[in-house]
Amino acid sequence: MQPDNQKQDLDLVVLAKVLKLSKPYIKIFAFCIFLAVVMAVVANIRPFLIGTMVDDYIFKNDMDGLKKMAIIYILFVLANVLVRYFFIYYSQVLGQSVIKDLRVKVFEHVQSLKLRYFDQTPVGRTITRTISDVQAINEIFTQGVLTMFADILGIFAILGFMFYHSWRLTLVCLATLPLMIIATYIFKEKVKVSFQNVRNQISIMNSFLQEQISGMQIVQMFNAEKQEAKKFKEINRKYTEANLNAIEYYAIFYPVVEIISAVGLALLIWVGSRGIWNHTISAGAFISFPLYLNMLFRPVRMIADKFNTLQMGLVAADRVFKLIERDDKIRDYGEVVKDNIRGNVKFEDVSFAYDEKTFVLKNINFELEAHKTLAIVGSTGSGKTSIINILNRFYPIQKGRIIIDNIDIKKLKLNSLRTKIAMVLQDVFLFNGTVMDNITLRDDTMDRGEVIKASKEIGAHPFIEKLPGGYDFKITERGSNLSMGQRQLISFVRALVINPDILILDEATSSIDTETESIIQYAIEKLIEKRTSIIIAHRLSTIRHADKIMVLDKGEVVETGSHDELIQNMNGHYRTLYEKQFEQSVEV
Ligand code: DCP
Ligand code: MG
Repeated sequence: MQPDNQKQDLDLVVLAKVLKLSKPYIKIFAFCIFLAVVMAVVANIRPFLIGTMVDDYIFKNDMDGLKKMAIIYILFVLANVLVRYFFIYYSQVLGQSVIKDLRVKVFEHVQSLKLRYFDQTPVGRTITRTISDVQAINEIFTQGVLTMFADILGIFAILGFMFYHSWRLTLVCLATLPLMIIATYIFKEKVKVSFQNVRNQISIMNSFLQEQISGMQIVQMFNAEKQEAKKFKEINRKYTEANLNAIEYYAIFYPVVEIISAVGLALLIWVGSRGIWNHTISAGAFISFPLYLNMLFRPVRMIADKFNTLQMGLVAADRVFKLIERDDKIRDYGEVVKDNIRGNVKFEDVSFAYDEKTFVLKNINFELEAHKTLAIVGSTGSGKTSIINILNRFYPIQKGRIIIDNIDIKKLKLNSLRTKIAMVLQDVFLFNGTVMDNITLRDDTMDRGEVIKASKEIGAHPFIEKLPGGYDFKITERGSNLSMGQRQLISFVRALVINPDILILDEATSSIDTETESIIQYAIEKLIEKRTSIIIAHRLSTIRHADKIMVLDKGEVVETGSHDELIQNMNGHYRTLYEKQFEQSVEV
């Protein structure tokens, strides 16, 4: 019992939060409530009018009066159409406005989350939150709260008319109501569980599809289509099963309701006809009560469905709120804003673990003077990329300090820190858009001339110009219509154009042809000129230019020095690495 109560409390809290979202649209909300009240009367008065027509006009042979009543009846029908139109339209306007705002909120929040969230969360799940879960919140307004309110008001209105008309027949109608309520309750509970299942399955399917489509090349490359299709079929089967499960309850519920209605109607006719014989019930009432009964049962029957929609909406809302209230934002307590930095970088006893447990960097110490170049080398997985990930505060460190120009980077405002540092990542990521868009990242303040100047400076201009459309060449998602070398050059221009004080370059490991290699080499030299640079180097040519070389092994610094110093150490890590590479490059 206890958990159930708690669940309901929670739902109310979520409901309150959802309703709060509609605050900017309070007028529309109020208008919808007003319409609901009007609708309760206008929609349910008809049986009463019919009864009156029969008793007071038809039986009394008042033809003129009957005509008047008929006009009133038609007016109510028209009014009902009109009110209903506005109600449906404006409750949608309300819901859509709320979720339009909410989507922006979710998107902006997702942007501010720590990278750790993205490491741990399937992309499909975040997409489900932003799209279908938010969509479900719309239904809280359109199908849930407002219509339920209208329905409940409607039920009261009908009961009012019924009692006013004939209390005897009303009691007869109410006799079957408990049965109806019990059936509805059971149905609601069953469907709730099965709908939750449906949504879980949707989320699983989204995540799976997202990943498959992104990794299609690998799947095709390794002929893994069959296995993956098998997995998909399994997920698909579960999804279908979940849907059918939910439908099954509907298939049972509706016939049961039909039976209850039939019983209700039978009772009504039985009691009613006796009432007519002994003159306790008027003919008008006898005619209008079956209509009342129908009108009374319809919202009761629908309320289960709406309650579920509301529930589903609340479950979705809860998930969306959990995401936007997730305390996983990048902490930006920093206050210091530096306009100019010299670019002195120091790591003091820095230790770091992505998951707070497995340390991938252990007690790292080094100092890089301004305008110098540090090359980091080491075998794969030794922690090179991790070093730059923490320098830009993509991830928080557990121990030690990272200092730029005598300021702990924690004290710098995140914005201020990141505008000073440009990074070229190991896997270049290009967005769907033109070359220009990808360089400026749609920052309107950068002008074309600047971009072209930067790309000339590092020697990327000739290649970009040769693309069809030049700087307006359309790059497809992830840059799939460009070669690795080309993508890299574009990312170099992207880094250079912001004129950073510190440049970080995670060299791609993929091998490129000698010509591109020399273009890239030239570009790198230009990039690191006159600024502090950290380069994760894989190519000998790059390493040789460095003022200082740091060798990492399993997250620890094992050697530091210049190329000439390190190469002296016959059994040193660097010499071994160097010799291995040298052999390879001689062979090729
Ligand atoms: N790691 C992790 N979570 C991430 C990134 C990395 O747990 N989001 C782990 C995987 C490795 C370790 O951290 O065990 C070090 O990874 P790096 O990316 O720092 O390794 P390198 O850059 O040195 O390797 P490579 O030369 O392959 O790029
Ligand atoms: Mg790396």
